[in-house]
Amino acid sequence: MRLDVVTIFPEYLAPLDLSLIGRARRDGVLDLAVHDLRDFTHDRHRTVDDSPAGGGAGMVMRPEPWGEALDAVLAAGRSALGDDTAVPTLVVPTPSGTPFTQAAAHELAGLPWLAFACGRYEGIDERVLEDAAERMPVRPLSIGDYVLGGGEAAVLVVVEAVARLLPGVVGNPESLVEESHAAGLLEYPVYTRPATWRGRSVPEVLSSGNHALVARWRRDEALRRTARRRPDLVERLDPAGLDAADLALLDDLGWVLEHGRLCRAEP
Ligand code: JF5
Repeated sequence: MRLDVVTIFPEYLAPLDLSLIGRARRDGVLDLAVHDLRDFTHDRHRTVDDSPAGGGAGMVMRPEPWGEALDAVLAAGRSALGDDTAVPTLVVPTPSGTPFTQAAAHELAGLPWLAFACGRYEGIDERVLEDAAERMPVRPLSIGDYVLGGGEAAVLVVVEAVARLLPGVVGNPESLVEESHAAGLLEYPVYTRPATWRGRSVPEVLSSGNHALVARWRRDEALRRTARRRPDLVERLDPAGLDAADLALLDDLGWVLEHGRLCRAEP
């Protein structure tokens, strides 16, 4: 997979040299290029921002450097991929984007080429995204309902979530299978040695050697945790993916099926 990142802070992407992503790059699974937006300015101060049209607080990223930077990304990526008609999907991290979910990570992991546009200040002049959309798919993505200083930290999040789904990046594809089995639920609690630590014991069932019982306990704990911490996720569960034991536990927790959907029972 080819990745291009455009930013005014190229050093912010240094963590992509490390860990799982660094190894994927060395193994040739990932080809990452970081581009400094200021290299596409032409004034002595390398200006990337200007005041917002219509007035108001803050600054907006000027379209001209972005237009040139995205032209350069197209040329660099096509040359690296050896395909002079290839186009990237342009990912634009922004609080006003569609939610970046695990499903979105899987979609992006299926693409050969992603480009990332890191906004700063109040954002990028909208015409940049309109212009880009005439040449490539554009995906404004939000990693959560909060405001960052710029898109760089969000790019690190998206690249990490996508890279671990690529064949040969995570050592253990079994953990990806387990993830899809528990799709839509939070993780069950996990433990390791010692069997007792500060007076706290690992739940006995986990040393029973009964794999079915362990699987059931984990499923119950995942359901309990999800119902407590993320009731919104329980509402979105597909009841077809639940067995009788799941439904019995959810019933105990005060959830009922209504018109084929899980709802909290009236108290
Ligand atoms: C950004 C203008 C982009 O703050 C974010 C963000 C929050 N959730 N997902 C992304 O992106 C950076 C800030 C301001 C444009």
